[in-house]
Amino acid sequence: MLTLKGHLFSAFYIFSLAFLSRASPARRQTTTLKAAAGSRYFGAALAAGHLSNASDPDFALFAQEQFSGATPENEMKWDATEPSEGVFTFSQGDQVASFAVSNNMLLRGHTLVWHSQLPAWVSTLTGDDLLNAMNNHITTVMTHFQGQTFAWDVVNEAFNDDGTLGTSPFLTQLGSGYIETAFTTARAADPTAKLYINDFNTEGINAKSDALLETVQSLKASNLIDGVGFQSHFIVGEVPQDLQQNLQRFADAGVDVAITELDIRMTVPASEANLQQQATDYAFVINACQAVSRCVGITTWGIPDIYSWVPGTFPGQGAALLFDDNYNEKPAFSSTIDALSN
Ligand code: 9MR
Repeated sequence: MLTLKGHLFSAFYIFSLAFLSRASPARRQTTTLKAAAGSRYFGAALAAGHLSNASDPDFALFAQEQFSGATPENEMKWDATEPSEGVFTFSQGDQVASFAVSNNMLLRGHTLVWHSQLPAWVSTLTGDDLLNAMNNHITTVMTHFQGQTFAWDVVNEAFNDDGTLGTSPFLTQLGSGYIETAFTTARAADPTAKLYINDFNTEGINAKSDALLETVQSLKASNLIDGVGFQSHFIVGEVPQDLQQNLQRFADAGVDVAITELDIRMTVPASEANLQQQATDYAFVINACQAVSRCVGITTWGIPDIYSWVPGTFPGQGAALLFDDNYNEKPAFSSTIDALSN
């Protein structure tokens, strides 16, 4: 039987818990993603605007506490770094870079040559003018961040789902050789950086990943590539079951592989069943990476659901990350910790 003292203690305990959970998000796990990940990094996309947002100190706090890797969500893209020809602006990229470096996070540079988030002036250039602009962009940006970025997504999203090369000013003006040219320039610009090609819908074995693999093998033969990024923007319940097998065939080509932009979206508001399925799916992705010795790390494309790109692009979809809108750990957080700890 409980004594009065016992009752008072329980009441105080319950009151404190209620107070604490209002004051800061519930923390159920005693370990962190980065600690559980061990020798691999566990990263997140970081936006400069969130890191410096004084009304949401949790963003920087969770980034520091939970993650050992960082990718600037937008700040090192072409439109952010060279908005007009030859005029470079690094302040936002610097902000993410210095946060990452001062918190001992491995920083992935993202991204140099991509048809999206490309300022309009680039698309007006033809022939050698575009070639020179591309090479100058790669060299200037990589030189600026040298020593901070351990890796770079040199070329992003170059392929269509059928394995052909996607439309871009680079393909139109420079031909399919633009990829090799970009990697050659990147290798010379920062010989210390790991050079990656990064894409989506290449996580399973299909026409697109077959084409990517061929390109990777050809770049590797000239020692121009070090890694392949698999973005991994998945739909709950639809993670490719041959993910591990696919990662392994790229690793067998002699390059590192990484999960670079992981999120697993669902219809919102999220049902309990979908949150449980998401937990299973996250664990599946973690296990696939861990089963491949050359899988060097995993990055989620954000921290709390509230800032995710998903609802803006897929209306009615969301809840794709490990923390909910209020930084509470979701079932997928626990399953990720468990999978990382195995
Ligand atoms: O998360 C990024 C979002 O804030 C931008 O508006 C968007 C613009 O294209 O890019 C998002 O990040 C993308 C990444 O750079 C490349 N792979 C797909 C990501 C989600 O769209």
